[in-house]
Amino acid sequence: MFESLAEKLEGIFKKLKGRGVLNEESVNAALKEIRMALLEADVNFKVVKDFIEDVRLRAIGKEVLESITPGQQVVKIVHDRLVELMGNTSANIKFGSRIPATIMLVGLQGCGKTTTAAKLALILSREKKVYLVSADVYRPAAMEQLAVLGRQIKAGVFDAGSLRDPVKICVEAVEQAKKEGYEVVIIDTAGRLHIDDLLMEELRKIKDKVNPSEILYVADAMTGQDAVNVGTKFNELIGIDGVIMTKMDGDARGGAALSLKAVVGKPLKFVGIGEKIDALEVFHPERMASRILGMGDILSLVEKAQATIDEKTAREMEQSLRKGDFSLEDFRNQLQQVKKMGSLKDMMGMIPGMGKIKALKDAQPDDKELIKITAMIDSMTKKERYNYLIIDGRRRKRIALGSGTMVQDVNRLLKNYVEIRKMMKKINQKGGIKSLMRNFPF
Ligand SMILES: Nc1nc2c(ncn2[C@@H]2O[C@H](COP(=O)(O)OP(=O)(O)OP(=O)(O)O)[C@@H](O)[C@H]2O)c(=O)[nH]1
Ligand SMILES: [Mg+2]
Repeated sequence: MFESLAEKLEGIFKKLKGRGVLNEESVNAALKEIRMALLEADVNFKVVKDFIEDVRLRAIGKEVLESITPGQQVVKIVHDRLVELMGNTSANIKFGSRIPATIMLVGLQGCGKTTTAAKLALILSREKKVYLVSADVYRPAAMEQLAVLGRQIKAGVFDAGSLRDPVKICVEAVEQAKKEGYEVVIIDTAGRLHIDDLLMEELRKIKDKVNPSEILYVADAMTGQDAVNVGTKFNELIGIDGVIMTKMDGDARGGAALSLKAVVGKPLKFVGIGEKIDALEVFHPERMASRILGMGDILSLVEKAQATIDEKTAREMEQSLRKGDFSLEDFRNQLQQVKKMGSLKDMMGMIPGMGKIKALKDAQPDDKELIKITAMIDSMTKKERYNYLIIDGRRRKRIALGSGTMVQDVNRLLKNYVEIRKMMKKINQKGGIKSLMRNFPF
């Protein structure tokens, strides 16, 4: 699911982030590719159109294009828009005030209603006493299927006995549940190959009699945009409160999950990710968007960097670099910017894959080291900060004394500073502070 879309987006963003400067043209070219990728992932045509227009409006603004990290800003805009598209926050089940609360599952044949009823019961039974009811009087063994699943998870299951009317079964089941102190009743209904009047009539009757706290439409991800169209119909004809999308573990392209909220207007609440009874998850738009964009926590990192690296300092540094000198004063300022973003270790941990590389972990200067370096630079005179060449043995001794460090520390600092200065000169030749910021710390 979403693998192919994620792969394509990754390629598009890589190109975007690799460019030093962005202009309208390059953003438009990237948007064209994103549009294709979404359409190929089977996202609804109209949804794609609105999505792209919206991202364009937000991305072509002056603040974005002239920011230190325009490429990353665009990625962030796409991410935020994806989260919005899927409904922002995860939507919970409404239980209402009546006890027992009733949840009714509806959907076409084979979409996974019965399996999902049991999966949902398992999740809800952590906090509530759950009762399962099958209103499927048509398919042979349908009731037995639910009873077997119910026993497996130790949920109560209504025994319909000789009752053959789905509406009566539901009404009696709720009565029984009330008597036995159940808090939630999950009603599994019959499926049909297509939406037909008979099925809708039956579901409407159950709805009228039982007055469910929640009607959830169960959609099979494998059926793509059909799942969205059928959802629209169910919503028009009986009204739904949310969607559970099953078979997200399959090789469906995922477009249906992205289109649902925008087209049907109801949130995706859970996703089925396997045949096993525990393979149901609460749907989190934020996590799903990050998964689609394949970037772990990298976005919070971008946000953090943007909030703390103030542009003025960056520009001042750029100017001093242009002039060809990177003083110890600049060095200290830059370290302070890094410090503002939190510990280096934390930063590294947020970058997917980085935390695992041992060599990198060892190479990180820790926070103590940063404090020491700052103290040493603070102990220097202004003249020294702007011309490190005058810092001889006597001066080194004085700086160490003033900062509570050892002469060796001062030696090491100056050695590192000379190295960094060399590196900065090289970077300056290649495109200035912007390219440095893009490579550091992510
Ligand atoms: N891989 C996978 N299979 C699922 C998932 N949910 C359901 N299934 C499978 O889909 C098939 C149909 O599931 P059911 O729960 O019987 O579907 P239903 O909607 O109750 O079907 P009818 O009662 O005939 O309308 C079963 O083989 C389930 O194991 C899922 O999230 N992932
Ligand atoms: Mg069933």
